[in-house]
Amino acid sequence: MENYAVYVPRLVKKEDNFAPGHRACIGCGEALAMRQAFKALDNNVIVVNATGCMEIFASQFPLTSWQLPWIHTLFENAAAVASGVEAGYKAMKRKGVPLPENTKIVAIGGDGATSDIGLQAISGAMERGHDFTYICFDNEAYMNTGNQRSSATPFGAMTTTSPMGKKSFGQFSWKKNMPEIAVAHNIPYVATATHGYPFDLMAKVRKAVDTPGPAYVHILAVCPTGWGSATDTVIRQSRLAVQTGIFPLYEVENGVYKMSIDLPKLRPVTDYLKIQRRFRHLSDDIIAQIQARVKLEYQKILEKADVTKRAKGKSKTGPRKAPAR
Ligand SMILES: Cc1ncc(C[n+]2csc(CCOP(=O)(O)OP(=O)(O)O)c2C)c(N)n1
Ligand code: SF4
Ligand SMILES: [Mg+2]
Repeated sequence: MENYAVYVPRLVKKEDNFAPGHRACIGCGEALAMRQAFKALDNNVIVVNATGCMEIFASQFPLTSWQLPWIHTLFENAAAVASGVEAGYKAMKRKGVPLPENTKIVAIGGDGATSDIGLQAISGAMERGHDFTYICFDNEAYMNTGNQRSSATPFGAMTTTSPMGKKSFGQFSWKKNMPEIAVAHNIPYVATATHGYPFDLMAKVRKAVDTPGPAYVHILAVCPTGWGSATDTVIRQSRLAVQTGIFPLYEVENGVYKMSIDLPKLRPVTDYLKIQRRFRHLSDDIIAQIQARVKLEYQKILEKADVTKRAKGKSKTGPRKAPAR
């Protein structure tokens, strides 16, 4: 993997910006991913947190896991609040208010907050070119309210609102491709990550936050409670998502795609599906559809990575750089 060691030294700092002692379920991948993400950052960060599991389990009054300035927002407006914080910080700086230099704004939300209800605010903030990072912690359903389907729930997965039975085989639509939606905004940095590859995750979060302008990191976070999987397989599930091609790890820097891990051969999707109760009811036919789709989508990213590698330096128009604000 290129640039792997540039952003995060192998010896990760001991201090946590997101401290233990919170109330996440045992084995929660979201809590683990959040700890990794904020370990990669210094303490010059303001966190804007949409409602969801991560906000509920880490901020029960009068306690908090956050060792950073932190704002809880509504479900739908984390990116709008982050835009306001960034604009306010810059305005106060211009007026000579003595604020710390180099403050970073990081908005975080679950897949429901990101792919569904907060999408408009995220799109607006990206389009306006705010200097902030948005991190989606994707556990593939509305988990905090009891596992309802979102547009990021994978095809076939059973949730309380995409049940399996005579008239339903689980989630009926294919997972919304949020990283590609972010790429379509022509922002300087987009990446995917998961907690089973912690150094990769930390490097990407660091890079996103250090990038001027909008950056987006999409993190797959295993939810053993909602997915019906064993808590001691959370890391394995995260890695299998990558190794089967279900959740490819890649970066898009100024429009240039780069695969983070070069897999000579993908493992069959059943390796991942069979250890989660949410997929246990799937017929061979549905599994074959999932396998075909994964292969197709993986190939598309490989091609983009290859094409942009070859085209690098030749484009005259290129993607937009973050505007000076
Ligand atoms: C406008 C609005 N609708 C519904 C809710 C109830 N609600 C709070 S958290 C949540 C689920 C969050 O799902 P997601 O963003 O995926 O985060 P997760 O809990 O899965 O980490 C819902 C539906 C709300 N707070 N506000
Ligand atoms: S429901 Fe899932 S995401 Fe939420 S705290 Fe429990 S394990 Fe974590
Ligand atoms: Mg969720």
